[in-house]
Amino acid sequence: MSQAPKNLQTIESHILQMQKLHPSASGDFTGLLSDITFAAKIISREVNKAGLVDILGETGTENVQGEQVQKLDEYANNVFLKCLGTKGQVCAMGSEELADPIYVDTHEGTGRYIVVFDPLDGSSNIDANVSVGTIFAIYRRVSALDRVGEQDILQSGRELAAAGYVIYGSSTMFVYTTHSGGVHGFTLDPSIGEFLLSHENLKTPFEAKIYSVNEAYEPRWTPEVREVVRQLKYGRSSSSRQDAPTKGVDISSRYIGSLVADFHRNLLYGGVFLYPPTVSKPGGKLRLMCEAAPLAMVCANAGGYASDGTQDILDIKPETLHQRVPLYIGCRDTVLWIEKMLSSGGGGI
Ligand code: P6P
Repeated sequence: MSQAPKNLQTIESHILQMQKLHPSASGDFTGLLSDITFAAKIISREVNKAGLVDILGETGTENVQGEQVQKLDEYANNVFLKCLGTKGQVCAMGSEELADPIYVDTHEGTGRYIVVFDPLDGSSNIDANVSVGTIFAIYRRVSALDRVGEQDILQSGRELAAAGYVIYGSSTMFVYTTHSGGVHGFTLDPSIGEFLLSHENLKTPFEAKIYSVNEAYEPRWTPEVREVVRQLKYGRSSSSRQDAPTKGVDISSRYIGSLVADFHRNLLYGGVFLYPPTVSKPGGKLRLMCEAAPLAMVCANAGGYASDGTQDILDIKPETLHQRVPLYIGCRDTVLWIEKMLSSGGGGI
């Protein structure tokens, strides 16, 4: 007989415990987070059997980003829309897979929240069985329920009520944080269908031992970005007074090409992820609202920092739902150093 799990705290009991810290809480937020964990369990089941059923491959259609939509992308998106849009807590949703926001009929519900999500990030890796992930951001409605519009969706990361991600890898992990701080990780025990607390009050290490960037784009980076990556590798550079915080650190390069997997590994081990602008992508590739801002909240609440090269990601007020940003995210000192290097030299294209 297998050992009883050491920590029997499920995510539902953890969320309820957090709710008790806010006596005025209505339970809507708790219900919404539980709906997201339910969606994650359903997506996890499909991702983990993707190789066994005809769900691999592409649908032959493109999404708003002009990317080939994988069957699992579509499936994950539909699961989120079904799980989140029916209980009345949510008044609007924005998906990386859909060009426009969806405004939800909340019936008698409070419609207090907006959810922006990337249902299955890194999906181009699915056929190779590489870890993929879901990213979600939860905002509070700012308008009257009968006047919900773009202003309720296009909020900066500072306004996030909660954010998190699910990584579908060797195990499925659910990581979330709320505005009151604290980053908590839960690992799915598929034998009982419960997310069990496995990483309470996660803090990212001070020192970056890993840097993650697609070095194939080096010829298209600015000289300042090239110098940053060079210093990350070699520490002190003869051409600069700056000492990379990684000076003398036995640093490794790790890049999976799946943001959630790269971010999660760096969060746990200490690292920095870079997606700089290039000539073909002057605004970067990653999306502010459904990727950079939610991960920036998780990172900040774990002691790290996220920048677009000039400012804190959390301070950026979105102009459009699918706005892209350059992203430098991970160990605080290292990302602050990168921001300083790029701001002084103007790291933009
Ligand atoms: P590149 C996956 O397509 C994704 O959106 C992120 O998950 C990942 O970090 C990035 O793109 C990889 O992009 O240009 O290095 O292939």
